[in-house]
Amino acid sequence: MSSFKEKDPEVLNILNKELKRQQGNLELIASENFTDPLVMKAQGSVFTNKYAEGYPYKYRKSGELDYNLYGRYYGGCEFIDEGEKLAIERVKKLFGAEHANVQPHSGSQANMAVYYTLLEPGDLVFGLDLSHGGHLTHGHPLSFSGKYFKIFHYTVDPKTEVINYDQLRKWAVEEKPRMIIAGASAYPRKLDFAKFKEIADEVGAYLMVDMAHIAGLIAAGLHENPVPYADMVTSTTHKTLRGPRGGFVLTKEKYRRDLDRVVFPGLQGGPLEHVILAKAVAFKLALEPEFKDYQKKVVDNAKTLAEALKREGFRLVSGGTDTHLMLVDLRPKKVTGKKLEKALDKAGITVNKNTIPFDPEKPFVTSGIRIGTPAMTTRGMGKDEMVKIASFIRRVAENIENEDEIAKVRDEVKELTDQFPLYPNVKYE
Ligand code: DSN
Repeated sequence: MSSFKEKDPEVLNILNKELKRQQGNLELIASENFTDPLVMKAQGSVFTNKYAEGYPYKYRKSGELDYNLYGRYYGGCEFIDEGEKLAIERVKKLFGAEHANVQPHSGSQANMAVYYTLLEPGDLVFGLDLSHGGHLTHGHPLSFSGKYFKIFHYTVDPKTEVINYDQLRKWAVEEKPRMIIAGASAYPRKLDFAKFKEIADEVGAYLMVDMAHIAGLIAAGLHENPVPYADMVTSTTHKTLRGPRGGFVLTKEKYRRDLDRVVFPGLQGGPLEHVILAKAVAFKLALEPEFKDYQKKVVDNAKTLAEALKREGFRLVSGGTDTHLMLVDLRPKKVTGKKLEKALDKAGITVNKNTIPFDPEKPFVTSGIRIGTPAMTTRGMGKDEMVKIASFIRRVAENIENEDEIAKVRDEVKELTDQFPLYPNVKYE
C-alpha cells in the first residue's frame, strides 16, 4: 500500500492539520461529535468500492418484504446485503421501529424522502421557523421544501421561548396542513410528541419527526421516542448518535414500500454502502449500556454549562436546557454572534453563531451562539471542565478586541484539551 507521504503529501498535510485542530480545540458545535475509530474504519473500508442500487431485500407481490430475494441491480452484493441488513435490523431495534431505510446520504435527503413519500407538491406543511430553532428543510424558501411545498412556519411563544401547543393547535385548525413537522436544530427543550400527534390527528395531517439532534438522547431513553407517534421519523447518524455522517428514515409497515421507492430510484442512485456499514457499527455501539451513560453525561454537562454561563452573565433562551444544547443570548454582553464566533475561533473554541427567537439581527450576524456538549463529553470532559469553558467564553466575550486576553484563553484551552487526548492512535502517513 502506498502512503500519502509518498503519493500525496498535500492531502497528508491537510489531514494532519484537521486532526490537530480537532485535538487542540474545544468543539462546542451542538451537531458535531467524535465518532468511534471503528466507525471510521468501516467508512474507509472496501465497501466503498461497490455499487448496490436496490435493497438487500425485495417486496413480494403480496407486499411482504423478503430478505431471501435478490433486490439489487448489480451482481456481487451478497456481503453488502449482509452489511445493510445489519444496519437496518440494529436501528429498528434501537428505536423500536417497524421499518428502516438506512440509505439516505444525509438528514436533508431523509427529509426530502418523507416529503416525496407522503405529499404532493404544493401541499401545506407546518415547520418550526428556522430563526426559532427549525431547519432549512423544514420550509426555508431556498430549500426544496420551501420551493415545492407551501409552508406555514410556526414560532415559539415570545414570552416562554418554547412551543405553545395551544397556539400550534389553533394555527393547525385554521390552516389545515397536510403534514406537521416536529423537530429542530436549535431548540433546547424537550418536544412533546404526544401533543404533536394529537394536533396532527385532529386536523388530519401526517406527523413527521426530525429527531436528528436528539437521536442519541432518544436511543438512551433520555427523551421520549417519537416512533410510536409519527408516520415517519428522520435522523442523521453523526450528531448525538455519534456515527458516520449520514441519514435514515424510520416508518410503519404501511408506508415502507412507498418510502423505499422514493429513496431509490426516486431520489438517490447507488447507496453509500461504506457509510451504511459504518452506520451499522454506530447502531451497535448505541445499543451498548455505555452509550446510555454517555448520553446522561451529555445532558448533565449541558445543564452544568448552562448554569455556569448564566452565572457568567449570559442569558439563555428559554432559561436553560433539557437536552444537549443551549442557545445563548449575547445581548447582555453587547456582542453579536458573528463577532463572538470569530473571536472564540481565535481562542480555539468552536461554536456557531445562531439566531435567537425574534432576533433583531440578520441571520449572518445574529444575537446568539448555539453551544452543545456531545463532542466534549465524548472526550471525557465533565462538570469542572464545563465551568471552565463558561469562564473562557465570558472572558472572550468581554475582551472581544483584546488579542492578549484571547491568546491567554487559547493557551488555557490547549492545556485543557491536552488533558483529554482525542484519537491518540490515529496517524496519517
Ligand atoms: N447543520 C446541522 C446543525 O448544525 O444543526 C443541521 O443540519
